[in-house]
Amino acid sequence: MKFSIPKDFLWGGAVAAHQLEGAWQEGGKGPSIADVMTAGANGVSRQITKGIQADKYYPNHEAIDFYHHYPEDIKLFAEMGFKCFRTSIAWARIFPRGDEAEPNEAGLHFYDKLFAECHKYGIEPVITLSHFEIPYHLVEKYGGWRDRQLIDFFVHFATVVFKRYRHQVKYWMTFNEINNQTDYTERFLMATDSGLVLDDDDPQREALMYQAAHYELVASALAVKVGHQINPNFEIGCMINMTPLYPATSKPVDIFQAQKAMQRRYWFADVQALGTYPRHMEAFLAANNLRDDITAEDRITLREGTVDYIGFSYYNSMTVAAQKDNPEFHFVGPEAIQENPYLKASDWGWPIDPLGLRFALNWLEDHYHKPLMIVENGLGAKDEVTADKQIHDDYRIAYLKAHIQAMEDAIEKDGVPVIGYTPWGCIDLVSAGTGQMSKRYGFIYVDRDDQGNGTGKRLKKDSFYWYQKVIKTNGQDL
Ligand code: P53
Repeated sequence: MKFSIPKDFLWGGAVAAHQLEGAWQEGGKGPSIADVMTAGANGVSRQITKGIQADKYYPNHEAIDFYHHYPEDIKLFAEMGFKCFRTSIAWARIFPRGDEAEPNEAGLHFYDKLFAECHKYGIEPVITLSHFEIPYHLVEKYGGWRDRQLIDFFVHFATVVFKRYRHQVKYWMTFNEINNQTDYTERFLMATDSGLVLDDDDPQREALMYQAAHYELVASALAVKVGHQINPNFEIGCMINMTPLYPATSKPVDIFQAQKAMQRRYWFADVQALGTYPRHMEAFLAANNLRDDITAEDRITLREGTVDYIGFSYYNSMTVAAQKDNPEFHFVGPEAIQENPYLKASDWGWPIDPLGLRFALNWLEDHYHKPLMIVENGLGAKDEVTADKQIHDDYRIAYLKAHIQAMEDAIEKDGVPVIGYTPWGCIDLVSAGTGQMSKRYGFIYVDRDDQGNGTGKRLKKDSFYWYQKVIKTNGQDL
């Protein structure tokens, strides 16, 4: 057996509809949760406002106006040699309120055109169904995923787009970073994952999170089942954020804490890949009276709707230490997170750890034995445009080079089956966490600032030519 990068490896890039499309009210689109999020900054959280307020700035409303620029942008992706392009379908373009019976034809038509444009260059679309963009009406009327009816609305949406694009799209993912909400103390993560907009000290927040997550997992499994009926060749994955949790020391209690922290963060993938809740979670949920609404039928659905592959994002590792010699916990809060003295961090404080990606790939292979797709990875950094319109982003090249090398080591030396790599924000876009434009990930620079000023013009960075060479040599020349 030869362990090397497959010839048909899916090199590409990743984005999400709400972070680049803009045109938030065009083509009949309704507002989504992303449309009520203001701009934050490094260390300043985004606010989630009640409805849209006239005196506030919402960076996703216009974003980089991909809605009107997509032919030009996809042409640039093709020039880099992309084999695939990961984006999401904005749910509120297809169902502006989320609970309608009939879809919005203008929204469907936009993605017909977008996918046709991709295929013109032999680029395979890789589509996330729900990427932090639940229709806002579902948040207001039903309180987001706390309501079981959301399962029906989501499955209806999935069915409509699976049918419409059954010959245009082969690779799908259900919920983006479904496990972010594991940290239920973060308002932002609860809102983006589950449309749960709660007060900081809501005593129900942990219970709401586990119940909402359960409904999402059932909806995900139903979507997998329906998708395979519509086209048996569909490859439908889950999508988790993979942040390996390292023990701070070799003290047994720290090691055990790190193990518990991993359990608390990755059980979502156990359910989606293996079809059942792991026993440690059943024990935890029972002991804490959480997730009380689970039916026998739900359990069958979960078993029948397991995913074909594991999609995951990897940006960094984290390091944890036991609190007061007590590793039992609900969730690892900031007090347990330690700085890792062996790692440098990005300007936004995210540790940089390429070997952590190889660790993550090995860990996921050990647990699930399914094909893996790295659907996000990258460095958010400030870029400077020189007088002659160049962007010398050697820091971004260094980050990506080290991570691709770690991925290749995992494939070649550890035998891990990786089918694709789509670095995040292949064109500069609005940061999910901060709402900034200045936290840039792209190979393509977009002239737009944190207040929404700029021409919107696209420029190729040095990393554009570097990634072009990586794809051309199938990862041999880094
Ligand atoms: P930004 C939290 C933790 C890890 C990844 O993030 C996260 C988040 C939410 O911010 O988001 C993923 O833009 C997500 C993308 C996001 C990207 O990582 O905060 O799937 O939508 O843009 C990078 O720097």
